[in-house]
Amino acid sequence: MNIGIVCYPTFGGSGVLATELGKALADKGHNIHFITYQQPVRLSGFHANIFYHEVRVPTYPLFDYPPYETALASTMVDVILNNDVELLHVHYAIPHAAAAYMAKQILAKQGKRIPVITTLHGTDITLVGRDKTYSPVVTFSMNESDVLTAVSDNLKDETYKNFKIEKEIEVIHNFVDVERFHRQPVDAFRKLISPNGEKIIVHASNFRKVKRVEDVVSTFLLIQKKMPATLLLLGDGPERTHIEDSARKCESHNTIKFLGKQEQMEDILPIADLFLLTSEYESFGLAALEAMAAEVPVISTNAGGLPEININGYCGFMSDVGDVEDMSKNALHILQDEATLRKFKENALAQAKKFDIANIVPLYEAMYKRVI
Ligand code: GMT
Repeated sequence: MNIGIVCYPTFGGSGVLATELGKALADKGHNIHFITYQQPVRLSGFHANIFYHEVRVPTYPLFDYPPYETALASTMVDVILNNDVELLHVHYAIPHAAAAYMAKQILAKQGKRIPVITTLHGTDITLVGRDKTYSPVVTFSMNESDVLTAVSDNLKDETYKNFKIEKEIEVIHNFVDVERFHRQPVDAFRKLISPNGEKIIVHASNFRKVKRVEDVVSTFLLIQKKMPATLLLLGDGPERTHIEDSARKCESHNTIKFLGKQEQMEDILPIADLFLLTSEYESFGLAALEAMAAEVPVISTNAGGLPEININGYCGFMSDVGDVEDMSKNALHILQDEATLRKFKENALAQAKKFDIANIVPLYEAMYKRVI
């Protein structure tokens, strides 16, 4: 099939998922056309049947706000017509679903039918999309998509609760390539981070308010009162400066390391003993799933779709949002006993395997065949 994939090219979960999906489909022989404003971060290396079409947004002194959506819809039309694209799969509703609707209408006038699949990822519904500035357009374009999917049951419920949706939302959970993440930890790297065998705790996110990264640091400091540990914070975003400032004021500040944006998560995660995700909301929590695939247990909140991937007392623990005492207690339960840690690691891997790429990508393929 010739498939157009529209996504954000950045480190956010929706862009990561869309890129990994495109790469997996290309490996299966489909031609994949990525349409976005920058090369997606996870799209490195050469793939014979992957094409990247950059959306250029020409500026003009009149434009205080360059019209990205118009440029995107026009690029979609051009790519579809010139590459026999048979369907558009857009990730994250804003503004991709509306631009896809526009492209679909333009093509219909030229006698070409192009089905549109919109995959909802989280903040497009729970934060941004609900705002009345966007809501009418988001609602309309979701209803106009040929197929609407959500990455968790929770996100499906949230969408029905917050928008007037007139169609079925299909749930296709996010996935991970377990083989890629399940690697032997590099001993030398581990020694560098924890020279005296301190436990390594990792958090990865875009450092937005919704992630409550300050709770990650508080949980870590409580853990550290009971046992030696090091915290690695991966990613970057609006809250980083302020969190880095307050971390510097802690007595044990040299055990908290900010590594910034990292493309090769599969190199770092395997050295971790525990992954912390303290978000106020996660539609799914792809970062936690990638950690599990690297055999790392997860201490998370019980918000949104997290209970669909993290199983309490099996591959990690969940606590109420903000309950850092409980999160640290659960973390210590796992970390203080080697046999318990081993069991939770094994279980994390087993749980990740349920969401392996090999199980989920065929669900999208079947959906594509159906809509074409
Ligand atoms: O986590 C973010 O803020 C980024 C955001 C995105 O759309 O890029 O992530 C959302 O989509 C991911 C992939 O489906 C999910 O795993 C994340 O849980 C979801 N984030 C939120 O719901 C806050």
